[in-house]
Amino acid sequence: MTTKRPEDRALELRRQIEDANHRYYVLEDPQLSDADYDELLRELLDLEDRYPEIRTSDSPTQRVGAAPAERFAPYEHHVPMLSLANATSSHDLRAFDERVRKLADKEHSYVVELKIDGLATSLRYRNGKFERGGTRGDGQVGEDVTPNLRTVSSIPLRLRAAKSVPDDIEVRGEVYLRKSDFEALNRAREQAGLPPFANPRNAASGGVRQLDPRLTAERKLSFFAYNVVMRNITVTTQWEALQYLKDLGLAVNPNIAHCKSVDDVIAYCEQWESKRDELDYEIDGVVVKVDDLQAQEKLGAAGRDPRWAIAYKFKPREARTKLLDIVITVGRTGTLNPNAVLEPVQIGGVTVRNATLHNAEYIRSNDIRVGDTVLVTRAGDVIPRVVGPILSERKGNPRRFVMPDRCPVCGSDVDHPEGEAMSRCTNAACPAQVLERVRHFCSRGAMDIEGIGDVMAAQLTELGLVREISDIYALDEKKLSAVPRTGEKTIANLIRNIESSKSRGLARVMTGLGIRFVGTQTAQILAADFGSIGDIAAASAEELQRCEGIGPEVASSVSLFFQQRANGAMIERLRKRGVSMTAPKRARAAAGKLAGKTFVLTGTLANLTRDEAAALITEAGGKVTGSVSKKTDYVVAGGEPGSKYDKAQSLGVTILDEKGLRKLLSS
Ligand code: 3BD
Repeated sequence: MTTKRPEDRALELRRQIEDANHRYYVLEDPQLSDADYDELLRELLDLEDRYPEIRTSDSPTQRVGAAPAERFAPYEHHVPMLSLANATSSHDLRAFDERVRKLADKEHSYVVELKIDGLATSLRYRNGKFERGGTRGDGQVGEDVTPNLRTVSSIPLRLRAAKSVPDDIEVRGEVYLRKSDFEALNRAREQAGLPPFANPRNAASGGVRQLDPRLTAERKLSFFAYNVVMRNITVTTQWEALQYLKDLGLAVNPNIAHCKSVDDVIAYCEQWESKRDELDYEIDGVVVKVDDLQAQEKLGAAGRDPRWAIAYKFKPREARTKLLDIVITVGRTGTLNPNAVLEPVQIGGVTVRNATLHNAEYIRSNDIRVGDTVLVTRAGDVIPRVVGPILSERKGNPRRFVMPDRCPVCGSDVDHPEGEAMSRCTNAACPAQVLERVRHFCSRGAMDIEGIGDVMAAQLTELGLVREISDIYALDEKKLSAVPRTGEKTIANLIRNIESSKSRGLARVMTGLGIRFVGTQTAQILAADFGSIGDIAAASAEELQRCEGIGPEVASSVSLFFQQRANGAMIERLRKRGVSMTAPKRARAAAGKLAGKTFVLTGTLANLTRDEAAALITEAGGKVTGSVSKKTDYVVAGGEPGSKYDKAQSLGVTILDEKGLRKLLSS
């Protein structure tokens, strides 16, 4: 096909592949399809196979390929890697600013950078070629991990340069793991029967230190550059240095800012402390640097800590505490959920007393035992989680946890199918399961029966007034008057609310039944495709799978649910008691007010959960998707919206608040 000399064609292919890598991993704006990229790479691999003499060490085919090392050679830093003093409050930041202003002769502005929670690393480029790289170590000597760093896609093997490439340059930055890559890695490990990593940092740090670079490659590490050391430096400020690093093709974190005053610095720190969960990587603080490089020199260092920079550390989200006990709660589908009872501990401003332990396998593989001092994390508003024991503090040989073989609530047999994470109580009438099912059925995302919340649901089930869902529609004044501390007015309200829930329609009934794997979205698909509960119940697993977005797991769960005679009888009672279980079929739904319109939700709305807002939109014929593109018609934004908001703004997509959405729905 090509008549070029192989070495010329190889050069051309390398350029194209490097360009594609840069666009994909550094600019995060790919322009080449995966298929086209693979095609280029295959051609180059083939060419280098046929003509091994044209292979170069900086060819993109050489990212993995080095043989496993016995141990790492020392990596000496020509210019030592410094430390950073910590600030933990705005008071500390002001003290830092005072000192800078006293020691430097004039006013100085600052550059603020997110403090990536990874592993500090130094890269050496000679004549534009990645030559070697090492970990920070003690700042003087680290470990030479060159073959491992070659596997990191956002580390260019060759620098790009508009004018000239520097002949000798050292780039410092942080190797880290994206949260999404971390989650995928842990899922794969769990499937392979390996213990999961506690956090992205540990996984990244272990990945850089693999003796076999192929294992490093599997971790999918990333890199952000934040500092450059070179002999004839051509830049005069940190801001320019970051720009220069970008021009050389290195990834620089985009969330950097220029601050004129310490007040701006403090505002930036506070803003990112509350927004950190929106990022796809962990940050543990902000690094504040005097912008002017001459001023940096003048300020110098106090020991290992530069006087011109400081790390503002966010409040920790991890804490150590004692695991007092492990208790089991029984979930809606009978799952036995192990929960940690902890000695109360403050994490990120909240007192934590309980944390999840997921399942028996999690407890076993992390070797967590009652009496241990454990590490607990709490990220954002998710449930706190026990990460693992601090083994050096274990006293004696505490007993291992054993999952009970009888349900702790009803005493029935527990089933633990091979290959499944959760143990389950086998008794569908288990009071704990009944309570959870009733609570779920009445919840806002399902039948939305106001007045039957946690407390009322517990009373109704404990008194035996509600033994299964359809009993809710047999409640009357007489039965409800048996509930303690419930007056006439409350009873009248309850009866009215139960009555009006009858007409919520099929999608909400399907959500409320709490069938495994069937959440709001799946329920809406099934309701719109089949139109009645009878038709869903009569469908085979194969027929169910024909719906868009319904996979084999969901289909078999739905089919299994309707095969149970008890469920069929319960649905029959719902029907007899007047609960509507039909829905307009998709064709008609598509004629709704929002037909053909695509929505994206971001941030927290004041009066609606995300599921509720999504339900309102789909009920009106609209579609809800996860990411903003040119095809998006509206972005509905609540408090603290994420990057989707910025993307919508840059694409010119109409942004609505909750009020705007409601107006659109009622227009
Ligand atoms: C980051 C020093 C200076 C160039 C010294 C000011 C201490 C870890 O995102 N800038 C950053 C980050 C780290 C930095 C500097 N800028 N030093 C920086 C850093 N945006 N994480 N660090 N480091 C890197 C360290 N590491 C291990 C043990 C002790 N100290």
